Amino acid sequence: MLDAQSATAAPPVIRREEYRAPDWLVPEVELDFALDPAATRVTARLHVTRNGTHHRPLRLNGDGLTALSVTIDGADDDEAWRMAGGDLMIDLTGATHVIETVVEISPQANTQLMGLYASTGMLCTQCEPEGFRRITFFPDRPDILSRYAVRLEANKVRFPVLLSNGDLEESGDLEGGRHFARWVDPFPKPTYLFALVAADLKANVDHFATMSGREVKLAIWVAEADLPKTGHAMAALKASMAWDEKVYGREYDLGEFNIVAVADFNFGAMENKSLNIFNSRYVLADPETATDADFDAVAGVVAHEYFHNWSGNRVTCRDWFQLSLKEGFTVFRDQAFSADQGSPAVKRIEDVRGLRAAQFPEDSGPLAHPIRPESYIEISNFYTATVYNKGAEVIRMLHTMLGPQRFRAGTDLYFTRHDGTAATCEDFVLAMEEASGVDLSRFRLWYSQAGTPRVKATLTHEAASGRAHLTLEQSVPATPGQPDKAPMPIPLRLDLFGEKTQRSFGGERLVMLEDERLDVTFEGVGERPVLSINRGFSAPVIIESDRSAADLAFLSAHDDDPFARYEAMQQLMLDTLVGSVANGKADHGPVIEAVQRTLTDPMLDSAFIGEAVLLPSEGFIGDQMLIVDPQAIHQAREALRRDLGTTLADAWRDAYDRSRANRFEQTPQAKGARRLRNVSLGFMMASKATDVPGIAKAQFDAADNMTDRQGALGILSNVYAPERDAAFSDFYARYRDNGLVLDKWFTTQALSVRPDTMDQVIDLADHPDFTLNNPNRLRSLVGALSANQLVFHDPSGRGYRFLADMVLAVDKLNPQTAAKLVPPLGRWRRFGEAAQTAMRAELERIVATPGLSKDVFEQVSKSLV
Ligand code: 0A1
Ligand code: ZN
Repeated sequence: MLDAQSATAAPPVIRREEYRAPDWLVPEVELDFALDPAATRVTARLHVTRNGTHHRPLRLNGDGLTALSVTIDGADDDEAWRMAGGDLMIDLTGATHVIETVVEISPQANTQLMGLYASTGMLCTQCEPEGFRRITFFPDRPDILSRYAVRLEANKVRFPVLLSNGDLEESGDLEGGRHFARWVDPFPKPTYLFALVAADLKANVDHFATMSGREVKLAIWVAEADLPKTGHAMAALKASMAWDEKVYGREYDLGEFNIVAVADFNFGAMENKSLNIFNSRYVLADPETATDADFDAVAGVVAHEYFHNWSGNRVTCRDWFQLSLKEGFTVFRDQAFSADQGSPAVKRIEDVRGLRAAQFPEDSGPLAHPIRPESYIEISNFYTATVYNKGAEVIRMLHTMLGPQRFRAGTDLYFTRHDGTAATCEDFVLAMEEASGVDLSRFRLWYSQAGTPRVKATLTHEAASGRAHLTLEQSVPATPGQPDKAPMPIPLRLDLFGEKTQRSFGGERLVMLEDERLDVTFEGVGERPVLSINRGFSAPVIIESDRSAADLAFLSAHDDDPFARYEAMQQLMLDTLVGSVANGKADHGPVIEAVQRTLTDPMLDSAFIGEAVLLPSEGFIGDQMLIVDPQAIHQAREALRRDLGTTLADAWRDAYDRSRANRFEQTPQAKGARRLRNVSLGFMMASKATDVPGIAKAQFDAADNMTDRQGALGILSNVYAPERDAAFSDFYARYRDNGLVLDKWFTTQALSVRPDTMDQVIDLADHPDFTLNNPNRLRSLVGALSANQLVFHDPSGRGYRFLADMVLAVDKLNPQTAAKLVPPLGRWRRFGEAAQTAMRAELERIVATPGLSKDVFEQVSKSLV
């Protein structure tokens, strides 16, 4: 429980139902920045208009700002304004006024990385969600759309590049070694899409001709030495632009599009209008320093931010409760783009794996919330896997139910109807409904109800009549604030396969489970059928079925939906591992057989095999259990890995040798081969054959790319061998000057399952290259530790203490990033008694700390309830 003191100090709760249209609008704004890292002067001229008939004052949000001057229609009137908390309140009499304020801010003192801040010598902004109020006084809410004219002025030698949104109207030199640039953005936008950059960077410049023939200048701005690493991001940008034209009919709308890479960034990237600012890890990629997964992440994030130009910028969000309107839809769009660029099956497997790793735990824990939350204390805490990834699954279900044509008619209507405005999730669903003629009344439950539905599927067969009966029963678990749930409409793609013929009966169908229960009868089923359900993961639900190991093995070999094949194998592995934890032993036979069949199936490509033969993660195994025993899970999983490694030793070595490349290529085939090679090496190591550390070290040494090198390092990280230590010191020596690669050095050590990992992590936190100020570096160690279920839940409780210490230390610098570290501690209810006590004690220690940010307060207090 919270003590009385922190309870009374609890920050206010913002509720969706309390939304009110703004009292004042700001159609035009002029900003003038005299830039300097220590003291930047910001002059803002707001043209405000009264919205409706009322006598309420104008409230300009401010966070940590002091007004140096306030003038109203050109006049100083100190009687007319007052401060309320950090906000500036102005009493106004007319329908329109011009308000000018001057403030001074210090970018270099801004450790929160929200607002205007300094990163490796450059100045840049991050305004979503509420950072603009740290730059100047303004009604900082997404439903106020303004035209911006921005003048930037700075020292020309230190900051030769001056960028903001829109078109460059004017630039030139000034006295005293300074220069200026004036940018005008013709598109009205909310504050959160404002951006500026002042930096000494160089650009990779390219061009794109849009479908209507407009020429767009594309520029990716990075430190000069990093220019050779921008080619992949540029190719992805051009491909995204073409894809959005082809698939959604959406064209880019300005003369230029800039991407700027920064080293210190709280999230992945930001879609500011025509001036995307990126965490450098999602821009820079070359084979020497980036893995194949990094390359894919760069392309995915570039696409994501570009797609926001329509889903987010042209049509934005009315309020932050609507965040999934832009994020769920844009994630769905970037997932489809990436699927089109590479292997759709592998992409779907990766996305579902990510959903299960991040969103399912969230949805079953104390921080569960619907994709459109009802309330928040700090909106930054709602940039979650639920809003993003479950939000994308909700859009995907609409796509599945409506089919591609009607879905596209819906998005066309949505974009046309709401262009230039701030919309709601309801607007989106209404557009889908109107364009398709499909009644989505009950589908809206996906926006309001949290929790992962469970669907129990029971199939029976009457040989005599040739009928099969399928019963589907759903339940939606209680989540905080939502004890009772209504049944959700669940689209399930399913199929039945004849056990002997291996053929489908009538092909795949889409079944809508609308109510608590549905009975479906299949005719003409002449032999015992095997059920393939939730194919392609058509709904974000948990399927419970009593399919036997033999049936799952059958599907893993014969299902014609690659995702379903993968899924059957995962289920088989999960059943085996869960059984093994419960009973202390298990029959590994069916898994070994199924893995062998997949591994040696000449019809399958390496990328798919590499995914399909992977065992479920320890975290995901734990998620299947009421009370998680990390040690027992680790042992069971290691035993199965070892058995697979030994029994199929020749097959792994064969796959390993087969996948050896002569020279580096970025083709899907080459990527698949590298994947399978690392997976095979992992199983070889699991067999404990004594030559494997040497093989891994040889791969490490000979690698001409980061996928091979980091793959070998990760596999070596788990063993005691001289090769391991040599590889880690070599890796450090080689990459100590490359921050992004050094992050991998930290992460790989923190992910090791060696018994000394906790000691190593504690030592690494004292390493001279470790810092709390850079979110990437912080997460590379602390985020990796909490993802390491075995080590984080070390019975000594040291993992919990370490994490809580980090939360408290980081909270003083960067509350947003600190709050994101909290959720692993919030899962205490799922662990044994000793762990529960230790985890709660750390949460209580955090919440009792004076001066906590509201970000961390919200996460911790909710985790304790
Ligand atoms: N809209 C961005 C996510 C984002 C949110 C907050 C940020 O700063 C704290 C930065 C980025 C996206 O979806 O990519
Ligand atoms: Zn986004």
